[in-house]
Amino acid sequence: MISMFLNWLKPWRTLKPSTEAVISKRPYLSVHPNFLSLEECSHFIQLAQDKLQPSIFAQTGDWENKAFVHARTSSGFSFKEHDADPTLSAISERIAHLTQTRVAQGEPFHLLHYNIGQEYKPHYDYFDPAQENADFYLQHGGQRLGSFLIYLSDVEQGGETTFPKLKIKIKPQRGLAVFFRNLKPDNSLEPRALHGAAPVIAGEKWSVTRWIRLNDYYEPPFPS
Ligand SMILES: O=C(O)CCC(=O)C(=O)O
Repeated sequence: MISMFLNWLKPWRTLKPSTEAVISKRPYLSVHPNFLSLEECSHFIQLAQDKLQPSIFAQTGDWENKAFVHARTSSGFSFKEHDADPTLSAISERIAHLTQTRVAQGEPFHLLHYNIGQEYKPHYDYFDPAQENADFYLQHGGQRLGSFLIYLSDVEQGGETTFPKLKIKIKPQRGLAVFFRNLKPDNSLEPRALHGAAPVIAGEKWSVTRWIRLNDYYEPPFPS
């Protein structure tokens, strides 16, 4: 209770990283400027821009009733055949190297596009075992150990990735990667990994995420 009050009093820090750094140890959170080149960022956008769909929030999705909670108002695209693209598969290798995981632990890249006013409310990337459908997701590679987020564009104003429990905001910057663990060192759920994307105030935002599982990931047979 006291720590919640102290967190509430703590001022927010907005980070504009220019060098590689570990920003938090619990959860582990690191930043990597220029992880992607300008050409690689453009390549992602080119592949996805005609295929964007309004985002759904998988974790609260109810397959039976198609009742999805629209906690995110962005548009998105999930790359299904990224192994066939040499640029994307080289990037997957670099992510695996940096995060000391195997390429096979990574889910397909998920690209997000935000227009002015669009946001992604604070949420967890891990699957809460108490939540409906959790078993379905956990069967296909186990828990989401970490999230590897890369900004594909600068954003004129707003659009920061927020970590409310750490009181940290990261300003999007083309090519900058952010890696954070969703689990504690003992692989139990890490509530401090709560994060979201603040509304874009001016300009537009492009980002891409690769979630990394505890085990090798394989695509579940999603109901149509
Ligand atoms: O786009 C962002 O800044 C955050 C994206 C995010 O929260 C996610 O992909 O889980």
